[in-house]
Amino acid sequence: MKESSPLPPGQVEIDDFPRFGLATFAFRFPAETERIEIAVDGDVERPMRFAEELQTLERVEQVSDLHCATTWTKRGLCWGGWRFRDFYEQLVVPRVQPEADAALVVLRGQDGLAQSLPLEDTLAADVLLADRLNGEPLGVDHGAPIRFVAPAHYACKSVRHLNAVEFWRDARNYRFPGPRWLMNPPRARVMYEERGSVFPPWVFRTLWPLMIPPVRWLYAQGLRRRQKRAWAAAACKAKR
Ligand SMILES: Nc1nc2c(c(=O)[nH]1)N[C@H]1C(S)=C(S)[C@@H](COP(=O)(O)O)O[C@H]1N2
Ligand SMILES: [Mo]
Repeated sequence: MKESSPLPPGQVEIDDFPRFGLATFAFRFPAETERIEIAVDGDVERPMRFAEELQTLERVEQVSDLHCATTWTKRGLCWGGWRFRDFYEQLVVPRVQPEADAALVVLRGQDGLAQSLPLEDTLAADVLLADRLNGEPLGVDHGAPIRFVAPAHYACKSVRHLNAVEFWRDARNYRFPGPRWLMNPPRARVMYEERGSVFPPWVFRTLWPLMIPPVRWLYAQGLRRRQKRAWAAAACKAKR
């Protein structure tokens, strides 16, 4: 089912949906792909880990588009999971008790990616913690066991393999693991074409599409290498 709304400025629709992302993370995979656990920390009263507690939140399904800053858009993805807002209001606030002015959210993936967003952006109704995609459990290619999804922001903010969320008062507690100008605008809002910092959007619009084929290739190599290792491990087990 295709959405009929126009694409955001500078985006091009793709039909396939391969694993993609920051080149640095192409060969990194989560250690845990089944069990969901999210550690919450930062300027908070009581750091905590949440696992089964997530099941107490209302489950939601949502169809939304994923826009990568390199200009590709995958439309009509059906995510299943929980609203980040419910997670924050019903679990984090009462139990972890962040400081009232802890308004910077840091999201970490098991592969080492860290991203940040203003708290206000994460509380939008379409921001999810997703463990399902198109009616199936989230695969390792798209973020197993759970992924942050923020459709109004470029996909770099939609951290796969999410395992930690931090609430900080001060942006100095957050460091992007990579060159700052690269893919780390503070909000990366699709509507305002905040594709990157330092340079104007047209620079990224022009140069980044060149990155799509090599990054796709790297990410496919990453999956292939992981698959080979899994086969080797299975064969080794069978011999014993
Ligand atoms: N953990 C993690 N999450 C990530 C990335 C990454 O490298 N590591 N890349 C981001 C970028 S830049 C994009 S475009 C999307 C791609 O999502 P997909 O792999 O589901 O297509 O994941 C985002 N989330
Ligand atoms: Mo991206």
